[in-house]
Amino acid sequence: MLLVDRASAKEKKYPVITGQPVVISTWDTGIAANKGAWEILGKGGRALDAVEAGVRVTEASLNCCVGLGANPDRDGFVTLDACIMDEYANCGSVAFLERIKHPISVARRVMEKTPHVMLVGSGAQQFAIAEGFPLESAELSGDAKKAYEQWLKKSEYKPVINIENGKGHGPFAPVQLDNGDWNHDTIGMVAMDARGNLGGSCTTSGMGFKMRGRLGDSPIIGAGLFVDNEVGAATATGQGEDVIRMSGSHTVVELMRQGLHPEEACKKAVERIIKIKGEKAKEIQVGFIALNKTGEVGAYCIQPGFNFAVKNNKEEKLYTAKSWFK
Ligand code: SD4
Repeated sequence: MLLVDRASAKEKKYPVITGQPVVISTWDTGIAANKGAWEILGKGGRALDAVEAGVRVTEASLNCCVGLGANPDRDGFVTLDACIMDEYANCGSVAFLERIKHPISVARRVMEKTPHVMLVGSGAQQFAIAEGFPLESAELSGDAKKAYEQWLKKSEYKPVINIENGKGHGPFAPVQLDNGDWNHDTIGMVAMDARGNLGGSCTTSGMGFKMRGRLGDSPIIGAGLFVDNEVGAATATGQGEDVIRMSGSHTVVELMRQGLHPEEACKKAVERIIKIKGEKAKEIQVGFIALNKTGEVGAYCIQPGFNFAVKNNKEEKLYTAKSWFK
């Protein structure tokens, strides 16, 4: 068994095993998710199946920011966003979905069973139920309940900008939760299979304690995720609004099309956000990860602290992404 080598996060070079399967995903939760993906990739399976299976691991775990155990919006409801894309530019997405355990699989059903790309809210839930996904309890997980109660105590219950702006995670949520967890952990995953085909997935509960109805980048094809089987694939995490305004993941893929290494492409995309945001860039985090057709991987983020997990035939590692601010 390959060991996870956290010390390797300091290494400068990322692995390249040309023509071999590889999967990368955001944050340290990506290690377990990559294992799930590898069950498929390691047996010669399709990237699309792998990226669905991989992020289902995170959706099924108790996690501040992915799946039904995650933190709710400010009205106390967990609302989930996810999207998926395959090697043929087929894509599917669900947003503002409640009480369904695996939004990524519903997104895949949207892709495969409807002529549409996105379903949202009660319509997405209705479709999921019709497709046989169980309607789960609306009750918050124990951790989420505690976090929400805590948040309500400290925060004025305002639907728009809250008093936590000053803490540096923009107008939507605190940078760190009261239990010390970082308020992030959307999982974005991109993979290449043994045939050289690409796939990607992204799933999240969005920003903790967000306004009801708020969507970030994660369910939006081109923003939270983009796959072009001729070029590469990318996914994003962090403050979704700032990813949406520059079509983040699509931008990264287009930069790779111009010949940039995945890390360079992620860096250029981050620079675009920095240019747009100016001084305000100090207050936000956005991270991109990317994979190209030759199996090279890379990442870049605004603030230090973003890491991503890589798994291939040779290694299973967590790398720290380079950042704009040091
Ligand atoms: C969003 N991008 O809803 C997601 C949240 C996230 O780390 O990735 N947080 O905007």
